[in-house]
Amino acid sequence: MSLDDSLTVIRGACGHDCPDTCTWIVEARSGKAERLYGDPEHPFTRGTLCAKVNHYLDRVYHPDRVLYPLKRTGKKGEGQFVRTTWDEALTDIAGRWNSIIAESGAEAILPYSFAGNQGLIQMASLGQRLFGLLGCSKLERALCGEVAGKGISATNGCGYGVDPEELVHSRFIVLWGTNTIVTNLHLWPVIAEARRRGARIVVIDPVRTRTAEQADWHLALKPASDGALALAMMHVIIRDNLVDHDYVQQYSIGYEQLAERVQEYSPATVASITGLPAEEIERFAREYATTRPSLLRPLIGLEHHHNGATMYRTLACLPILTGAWRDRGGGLARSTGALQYSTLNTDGVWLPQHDKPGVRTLNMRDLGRDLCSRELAPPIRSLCVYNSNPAVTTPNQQKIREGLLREDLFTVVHDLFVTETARYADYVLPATSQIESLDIVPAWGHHYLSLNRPAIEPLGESVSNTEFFRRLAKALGRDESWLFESDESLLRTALSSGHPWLKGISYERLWEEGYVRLNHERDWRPFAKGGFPTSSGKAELYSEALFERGLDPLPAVGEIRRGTGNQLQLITGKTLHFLNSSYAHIDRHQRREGKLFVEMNADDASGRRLNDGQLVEVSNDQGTVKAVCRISDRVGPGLAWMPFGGNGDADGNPLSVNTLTPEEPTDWGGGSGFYDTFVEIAAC
Ligand SMILES: Nc1nc2c(c(=O)[nH]1)N[C@H]1C(S)=C(S)[C@@H](COP(=O)(O)OP(=O)(O)OC[C@H]3O[C@@H](n4cnc5c(=O)[nH]c(N)nc54)[C@H](O)[C@@H]3O)O[C@H]1N2
Ligand SMILES: Nc1nc2c(c(=O)[nH]1)N[C@H]1C(S)=C(S)[C@@H](COP(=O)(O)OP(=O)(O)OC[C@H]3O[C@@H](n4cnc5c(=O)[nH]c(N)nc54)[C@H](O)[C@@H]3O)O[C@H]1N2
Ligand SMILES: [Mo]
Repeated sequence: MSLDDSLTVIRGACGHDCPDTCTWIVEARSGKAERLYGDPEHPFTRGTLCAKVNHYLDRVYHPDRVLYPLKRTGKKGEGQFVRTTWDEALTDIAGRWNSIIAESGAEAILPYSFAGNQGLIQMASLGQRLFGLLGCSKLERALCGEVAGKGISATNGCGYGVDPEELVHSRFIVLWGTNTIVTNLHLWPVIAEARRRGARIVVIDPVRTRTAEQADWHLALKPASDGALALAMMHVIIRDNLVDHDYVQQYSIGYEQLAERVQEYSPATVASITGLPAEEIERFAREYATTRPSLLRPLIGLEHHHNGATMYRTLACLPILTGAWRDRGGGLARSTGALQYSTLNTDGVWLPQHDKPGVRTLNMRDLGRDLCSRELAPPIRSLCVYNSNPAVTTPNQQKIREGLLREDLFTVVHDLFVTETARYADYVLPATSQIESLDIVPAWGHHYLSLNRPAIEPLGESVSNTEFFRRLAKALGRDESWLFESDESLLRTALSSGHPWLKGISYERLWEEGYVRLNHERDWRPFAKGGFPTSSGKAELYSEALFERGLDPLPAVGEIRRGTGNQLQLITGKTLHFLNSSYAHIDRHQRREGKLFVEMNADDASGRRLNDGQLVEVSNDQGTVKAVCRISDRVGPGLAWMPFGGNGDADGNPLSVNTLTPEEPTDWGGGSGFYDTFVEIAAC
């Protein structure tokens, strides 16, 4: 890095929680970044950034950025702080934690983090080591990805799937509960190319999203009824003998039981569950089974329902029946995250062997309940939040805020901004942005590993997550050398797995080239010849493992939740200008998203005597959020849609849509049924 006035050009990679992991180029002069733009050479992200990261430097240099340690002066939640020093803050934090550990045990401290920075070491490395060694409560991080991964793994043994770049070879692409154009922008050109080559694009989504508008076929089914749709498809596939019997026989178990199970799910029966005409289900099933290669692309939408895991488990049976996995571009493509991580030496980065054994695990979904619990022993006495903003993103927000208000809770937040969560903190500590820290970013939407090089020095007194944990370890008086490992050394450790896909991918090469595609042949078909890593070694249409856990061993509909009386089902989805709750406090992005609104269709609005543009109350037994009514045919009867991510309602109250969502766990996988929220909507 140069501090003279010559221009430096540094390659980096976005660390946001998004499948795309774009690579970018930063131009800096005199220690200041002047331009940040997409790297045109990256084969997947191709020089295009999204509506958020196009303005990343506004985020880096935002006047509200926290640049110095802050100590609370006002009441919790007021957001009143004074500047303090790192030394003072760390001494106080270490002192308090040491007392808590002595009095209640380290489990009384809950480190709370998610994927706010999804770089390899900034997401999880020295923090895992330090908190593991101390024996702090562990966190089950299952708000995103886990339910889908576990559901699909129940059938396939793992969540691996088709390399997203291979989708150009598909001829029937089903975007199943994913709004690609908004959330996974860089996959769209691949899909467009497949379409140019003759592919049909189908979207399955209760909402007519932007992606649905661009599709060839939109099946607007009722929420959470996807398992039923998949069972009806299997019914048709078996009834009409569209099964790849050779594939099924060689590479799966449980076909007979499955065939019996799907008998009761005729399209006519399933029509009433899904709200789709029987004829449309028939046609869809036949086209799916007879067009090759056919590909299913589910992302996150399904997992935010109570029956989430069951739905993914059921969906995963479809490409087994049709043998779609044999084809190039056929099968199922979800997150590439697990696959990328399986190539890395993660144990070397996390060092789980030093973890204190027998420590409890709390689920991130239950934060509000756990903070307010009178039974939890020991109670949570301190929270250390980084890479996450639970006061906005986690269900039952009012409960979380009630917990964060506890006078006897000592809260430390490490972030770039005084987030809604940080407003309740005792200390807010400044975090670096992505252009100020070093990392490797494994993508969950493609097969490139990217190196993010810092382009400028940390602003103010901000520190990266890894440096934050080194400082904490020192303040706590620890002297284990592995708590102080350097970023570069951690990254070299990660690359030292010896995995064949990392062959030829060294730290030096990443430094030089910026990104490298995992080292496997282009035409990689994970299950073309079986090889499912289940206990039977085959795809499990019938799963003994599920049965042993007391779960349905066969693909199923699962329990579909519906509201009562006059309630509408509320889906709270991702938006173009926010990245979960990030960017929501930046004027430009807030203006683009506008006031919080709720969409419902004309019949539901007229039944409630509501007009377009009117301020309404959206409420349930957890709370009330004010929103502008939008009458829209994007949603069908009984359904409402609100944008997730903003941190204020339409009346200026600091309430997010997660005021209304319950902690309700998913069937399995540890997630949250965010979208099984039922609300009344009435004029204010
Ligand atoms: N611009 C932007 N991009 C993002 C994010 C962001 O906040 N903003 N967030 C990032 C993150 S963390 C993630 S996990 C990904 C998520 O990426 P996606 O999975 O694409 O995004 P979601 O909007 O969560 O949900 C996808 C769709 O599922 C639909 N859906 C809801 N319930 C059902 C159902 O029961 N059945 C079916 N078939 N569909 C259903 C919703 O209407 C929605 O259109 O996006 C990432 N990218
Ligand atoms: N109602 C509803 N709720 C949802 C969802 C939904 O669709 N609807 N989606 C869910 C999903 S899929 C997800 S993934 C979660 C996301 O939930 P969160 O992970 O809480 O997402 P963010 O709000 O983006 O919070 C990330 C925070 O990390 C901070 N951060 C970024 N980089 C760094 C860094 O390097 N160091 C530190 N210390 N901090 C950093 C950011 O400034 C930001 O405040 O939300 C879930 N909640
Ligand atoms: Mo997510």
